[in-house]
Amino acid sequence: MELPDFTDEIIHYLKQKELPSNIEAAVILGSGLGTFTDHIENPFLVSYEDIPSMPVSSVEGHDGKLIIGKINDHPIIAFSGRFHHYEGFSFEQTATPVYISKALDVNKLIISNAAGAINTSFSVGDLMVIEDVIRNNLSIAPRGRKQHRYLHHQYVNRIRKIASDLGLITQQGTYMYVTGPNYETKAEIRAFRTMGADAVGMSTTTELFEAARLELKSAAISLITNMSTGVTGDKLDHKEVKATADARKEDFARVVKALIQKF
Ligand code: CYT
Repeated sequence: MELPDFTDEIIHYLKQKELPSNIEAAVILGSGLGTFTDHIENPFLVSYEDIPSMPVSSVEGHDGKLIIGKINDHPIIAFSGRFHHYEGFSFEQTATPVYISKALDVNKLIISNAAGAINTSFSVGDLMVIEDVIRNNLSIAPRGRKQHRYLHHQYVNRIRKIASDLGLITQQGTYMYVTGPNYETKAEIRAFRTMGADAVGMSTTTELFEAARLELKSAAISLITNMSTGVTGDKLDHKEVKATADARKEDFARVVKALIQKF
Protein backbone atom coordinates (compact mmCIF):
# COMPACT_ATOMS: atom_id res chain seq x y z
CA MET A 1 0.00 0.00 0.00
CA GLU A 2 1.35 3.28 -1.07
CA LEU A 3 1.99 5.90 1.59
CA PRO A 4 3.27 9.37 0.68
CA ASP A 5 7.05 9.91 0.88
CA PHE A 6 6.85 12.47 3.69
CA THR A 7 5.59 9.74 6.02
CA ASP A 8 8.83 7.70 5.72
CA GLU A 9 10.67 9.65 8.42
CA ILE A 10 7.64 9.77 10.69
CA ILE A 11 7.15 6.02 10.53
CA HIS A 12 10.84 5.28 10.86
CA TYR A 13 10.93 7.38 14.04
CA LEU A 14 7.83 5.76 15.54
CA LYS A 15 9.02 2.24 14.74
CA GLN A 16 12.15 2.86 16.83
CA LYS A 17 9.88 3.46 19.81
CA GLU A 18 8.95 -0.22 20.20
CA LEU A 19 5.25 0.46 20.15
CA PRO A 20 2.89 -2.46 20.76
CA SER A 21 2.32 -4.50 17.61
CA ASN A 22 -1.33 -5.21 18.27
CA ILE A 23 -2.93 -1.75 18.25
CA GLU A 24 -6.59 -2.31 17.37
CA ALA A 25 -7.97 1.14 16.75
CA ALA A 26 -6.92 4.70 16.02
CA VAL A 27 -8.90 7.70 17.21
CA ILE A 28 -8.55 11.15 15.64
CA LEU A 29 -9.79 13.80 18.06
CA GLY A 30 -11.60 16.88 16.81
CA SER A 31 -11.64 20.44 18.20
CA GLY A 32 -12.05 20.46 21.96
CA LEU A 33 -12.28 16.65 22.19
CA GLY A 34 -8.63 16.08 23.04
CA THR A 35 -9.40 15.27 26.68
CA PHE A 36 -10.53 11.84 25.52
CA THR A 37 -6.87 10.99 26.07
CA ASP A 38 -7.44 11.25 29.87
CA HIS A 39 -9.29 7.93 29.56
CA ILE A 40 -6.30 6.09 28.14
CA GLU A 41 -4.64 3.66 30.55
CA ASN A 42 -0.84 3.49 30.74
CA PRO A 43 -0.45 6.28 28.20
CA PHE A 44 2.75 6.53 26.21
CA LEU A 45 2.99 9.98 24.76
CA VAL A 46 4.86 11.33 21.76
CA SER A 47 4.83 15.06 20.99
CA TYR A 48 4.28 15.86 17.32
CA GLU A 49 7.15 18.34 17.63
CA ASP A 50 9.56 15.50 18.36
CA ILE A 51 8.63 13.52 15.26
CA PRO A 52 10.63 14.41 12.15
CA SER A 53 8.42 15.53 9.20
CA MET A 54 5.30 15.51 11.36
CA PRO A 55 2.99 18.48 10.79
CA VAL A 56 2.24 20.50 13.95
CA SER A 57 -1.22 22.02 14.33
CA SER A 58 -1.57 25.64 15.31
CA VAL A 59 -5.31 25.74 15.99
CA GLU A 60 -6.62 26.63 19.42
CA GLY A 61 -8.34 23.66 21.03
CA HIS A 62 -5.92 21.27 19.30
CA ASP A 63 -3.07 19.75 21.18
CA GLY A 64 -0.10 18.22 19.37
CA LYS A 65 0.55 14.70 20.54
CA LEU A 66 -0.15 11.09 19.88
CA ILE A 67 -0.88 8.73 22.73
CA ILE A 68 -0.60 4.98 22.78
CA GLY A 69 -2.24 3.00 25.56
CA LYS A 70 -5.30 0.97 26.39
CA ILE A 71 -9.02 1.47 26.67
CA ASN A 72 -10.52 -1.44 28.64
CA ASP A 73 -7.60 -3.67 27.66
CA HIS A 74 -7.79 -2.76 23.96
CA PRO A 75 -4.55 -1.23 22.70
CA ILE A 76 -5.23 2.02 20.84
CA ILE A 77 -3.51 5.04 19.39
CA ALA A 78 -5.10 8.48 19.72
CA PHE A 79 -4.21 11.62 17.83
CA SER A 80 -4.83 14.74 19.86
CA GLY A 81 -4.33 17.57 17.41
CA ARG A 82 -5.27 17.28 13.77
CA PHE A 83 -4.18 19.06 10.66
CA HIS A 84 -6.34 21.32 8.57
CA HIS A 85 -5.80 22.37 4.99
CA TYR A 86 -6.46 26.01 5.98
CA GLU A 87 -3.38 25.96 8.20
CA GLY A 88 -1.33 25.53 5.07
CA PHE A 89 -1.01 21.75 5.08
CA SER A 90 -1.48 19.79 1.88
CA PHE A 91 -4.52 17.52 1.70
CA GLU A 92 -2.14 14.59 2.05
CA GLN A 93 -0.60 16.03 5.21
CA THR A 94 -4.06 16.36 6.74
CA ALA A 95 -4.33 12.57 6.48
CA THR A 96 -1.06 11.93 8.35
CA PRO A 97 -2.77 10.11 11.28
CA VAL A 98 -4.33 7.72 8.76
CA TYR A 99 -0.94 6.92 7.22
CA ILE A 100 0.61 6.36 10.65
CA SER A 101 -2.27 4.05 11.58
CA LYS A 102 -1.83 2.06 8.39
CA ALA A 103 1.93 1.76 8.91
CA LEU A 104 1.29 0.43 12.42
CA ASP A 105 -1.17 -2.17 11.03
CA VAL A 106 -4.16 -0.61 12.73
CA ASN A 107 -7.30 -1.40 10.78
CA LYS A 108 -10.06 0.42 12.64
CA LEU A 109 -10.35 4.18 12.66
CA ILE A 110 -12.67 6.47 14.62
CA ILE A 111 -12.70 10.05 13.38
CA SER A 112 -14.31 12.91 15.25
CA ASN A 113 -14.87 16.57 14.59
CA ALA A 114 -16.71 19.67 15.73
CA ALA A 115 -19.33 20.72 13.19
CA GLY A 116 -22.07 23.28 12.68
CA ALA A 117 -25.63 22.05 12.17
CA ILE A 118 -27.29 22.85 8.87
CA ASN A 119 -30.24 20.56 9.53
CA THR A 120 -32.65 22.67 11.60
CA SER A 121 -33.93 19.65 13.52
CA PHE A 122 -30.48 19.18 15.10
CA SER A 123 -29.50 20.83 18.40
CA VAL A 124 -26.23 22.07 19.81
CA GLY A 125 -24.61 19.16 21.66
CA ASP A 126 -25.98 16.44 19.37
CA LEU A 127 -23.70 13.68 18.16
CA MET A 128 -24.12 12.98 14.45
CA VAL A 129 -22.88 9.75 12.94
CA ILE A 130 -21.61 10.65 9.46
CA GLU A 131 -23.16 8.57 6.71
CA ASP A 132 -21.83 10.46 3.71
CA VAL A 133 -19.81 13.53 2.81
CA ILE A 134 -19.88 16.34 0.25
CA ARG A 135 -16.59 17.87 -0.85
CA ASN A 136 -16.58 21.49 -1.88
CA ASN A 137 -13.13 20.88 -3.30
CA LEU A 138 -12.89 17.80 -5.45
CA SER A 139 -9.11 17.61 -5.25
CA ILE A 140 -9.09 16.36 -1.69
CA ALA A 141 -8.76 12.66 -2.46
CA PRO A 142 -5.05 12.78 -3.14
CA ARG A 143 -4.44 9.44 -4.84
CA GLY A 144 -6.32 7.64 -7.54
CA ARG A 145 -9.74 7.87 -9.06
CA LYS A 146 -11.30 4.83 -7.61
CA GLN A 147 -14.54 5.35 -5.73
CA HIS A 148 -14.11 3.48 -2.46
CA ARG A 149 -16.88 2.68 -0.04
CA TYR A 150 -15.54 4.87 2.69
CA LEU A 151 -18.48 4.62 5.06
CA HIS A 152 -20.53 1.48 5.16
CA HIS A 153 -24.17 1.96 5.87
CA GLN A 154 -24.38 -1.01 8.21
CA TYR A 155 -21.66 0.60 10.37
CA VAL A 156 -23.73 3.77 10.73
CA ASN A 157 -26.60 1.73 12.13
CA ARG A 158 -24.27 -0.22 14.39
CA ILE A 159 -22.63 2.88 15.79
CA ARG A 160 -26.05 4.40 16.49
CA LYS A 161 -27.11 1.18 18.22
CA ILE A 162 -23.94 1.12 20.33
CA ALA A 163 -24.69 4.72 21.41
CA SER A 164 -28.35 4.02 22.08
CA ASP A 165 -27.39 1.05 24.28
CA LEU A 166 -25.58 3.66 26.40
CA GLY A 167 -28.76 5.73 26.53
CA LEU A 168 -27.48 8.28 24.03
CA ILE A 169 -29.57 9.49 21.13
CA THR A 170 -27.58 10.24 18.00
CA GLN A 171 -28.36 11.87 14.69
CA GLN A 172 -27.08 10.67 11.35
CA GLY A 173 -26.36 12.71 8.30
CA THR A 174 -24.20 14.11 5.54
CA TYR A 175 -21.12 16.14 6.41
CA MET A 176 -20.25 19.06 4.16
CA TYR A 177 -16.54 19.79 3.94
CA VAL A 178 -15.44 23.38 3.58
CA THR A 179 -11.85 24.56 3.44
CA GLY A 180 -12.27 27.26 6.09
CA PRO A 181 -10.83 28.81 8.15
CA ASN A 182 -13.64 31.35 8.17
CA TYR A 183 -17.14 30.23 9.03
CA GLU A 184 -19.63 29.96 6.20
CA THR A 185 -21.92 32.72 4.98
CA LYS A 186 -25.67 32.53 5.40
CA ALA A 187 -26.13 32.02 1.67
CA GLU A 188 -23.58 29.20 1.65
CA ILE A 189 -25.43 27.42 4.42
CA ARG A 190 -28.69 27.75 2.47
CA ALA A 191 -26.96 26.37 -0.59
CA PHE A 192 -25.44 23.46 1.34
CA ARG A 193 -28.84 22.61 2.80
CA THR A 194 -30.27 22.43 -0.71
CA MET A 195 -27.37 20.16 -1.65
CA GLY A 196 -28.37 17.72 1.09
CA ALA A 197 -25.88 18.55 3.84
CA ASP A 198 -26.82 18.18 7.51
CA ALA A 199 -23.66 19.56 9.11
CA VAL A 200 -20.58 21.51 8.03
CA GLY A 201 -16.96 21.40 9.10
CA MET A 202 -13.35 21.83 8.02
CA SER A 203 -11.83 18.39 8.41
CA THR A 204 -12.44 14.63 8.29
CA THR A 205 -13.10 14.16 4.59
CA THR A 206 -9.55 13.61 3.36
CA GLU A 207 -8.91 11.32 6.32
CA LEU A 208 -11.97 9.25 5.37
CA PHE A 209 -11.00 9.00 1.70
CA GLU A 210 -7.45 7.96 2.48
CA ALA A 211 -8.60 5.48 5.13
CA ALA A 212 -10.87 3.86 2.56
CA ARG A 213 -8.10 3.66 -0.02
CA LEU A 214 -5.86 1.99 2.55
CA GLU A 215 -8.65 -0.36 3.59
CA LEU A 216 -9.18 0.83 7.14
CA LYS A 217 -12.68 0.46 8.51
CA SER A 218 -13.89 3.91 9.56
CA ALA A 219 -16.49 5.43 11.82
CA ALA A 220 -16.92 9.20 11.81
CA ILE A 221 -18.79 11.26 14.37
CA SER A 222 -19.52 14.98 14.45
CA LEU A 223 -20.22 16.81 17.64
CA ILE A 224 -22.65 19.59 16.77
CA THR A 225 -20.99 22.49 18.56
CA ASN A 226 -23.11 25.26 17.07
CA MET A 227 -25.94 25.92 14.67
CA SER A 228 -24.35 27.11 11.45
CA THR A 229 -24.55 30.68 10.17
CA GLY A 230 -28.05 32.07 9.80
CA VAL A 231 -29.85 29.14 11.43
CA THR A 232 -30.47 30.99 14.69
CA GLY A 233 -29.13 34.47 14.00
CA ASP A 234 -26.48 34.07 16.73
CA LYS A 235 -22.89 35.03 15.95
CA LEU A 236 -20.47 32.13 15.69
CA ASP A 237 -17.20 31.99 17.48
CA HIS A 238 -14.63 29.41 18.34
CA LYS A 239 -15.39 29.87 22.08
CA GLU A 240 -18.88 28.43 21.63
CA VAL A 241 -17.39 25.46 19.78
CA LYS A 242 -15.03 24.81 22.68
CA ALA A 243 -17.69 25.30 25.39
CA THR A 244 -20.02 22.79 23.71
CA ALA A 245 -17.19 20.32 23.29
CA ASP A 246 -16.44 20.70 27.00
CA ALA A 247 -20.03 20.03 27.97
CA ARG A 248 -20.33 16.96 25.74
CA LYS A 249 -16.88 15.43 25.84
CA GLU A 250 -17.78 12.79 28.46
CA ASP A 251 -20.68 11.39 26.42
CA PHE A 252 -18.49 11.51 23.34
CA ALA A 253 -15.85 9.51 25.25
CA ARG A 254 -18.44 6.92 26.31
CA VAL A 255 -19.42 6.34 22.69
CA VAL A 256 -15.82 6.10 21.49
CA LYS A 257 -14.92 3.68 24.30
CA ALA A 258 -17.87 1.46 23.41
CA LEU A 259 -16.90 1.62 19.73
CA ILE A 260 -13.37 0.53 20.52
CA GLN A 261 -14.81 -2.56 22.20
CA LYS A 262 -17.52 -3.42 19.75
CA PHE A 263 -17.07 -1.77 16.35
N1 CYT B 1 -19.01 25.14 12.84
C1 CYT B 1 -17.87 24.43 12.83
N2 CYT B 1 -18.77 25.57 10.58
C2 CYT B 1 -19.46 25.72 11.70
O1 CYT B 1 -20.52 26.37 11.73
N3 CYT B 1 -17.43 23.86 13.96
C3 CYT B 1 -17.16 24.30 11.67
C4 CYT B 1 -17.63 24.88 10.56
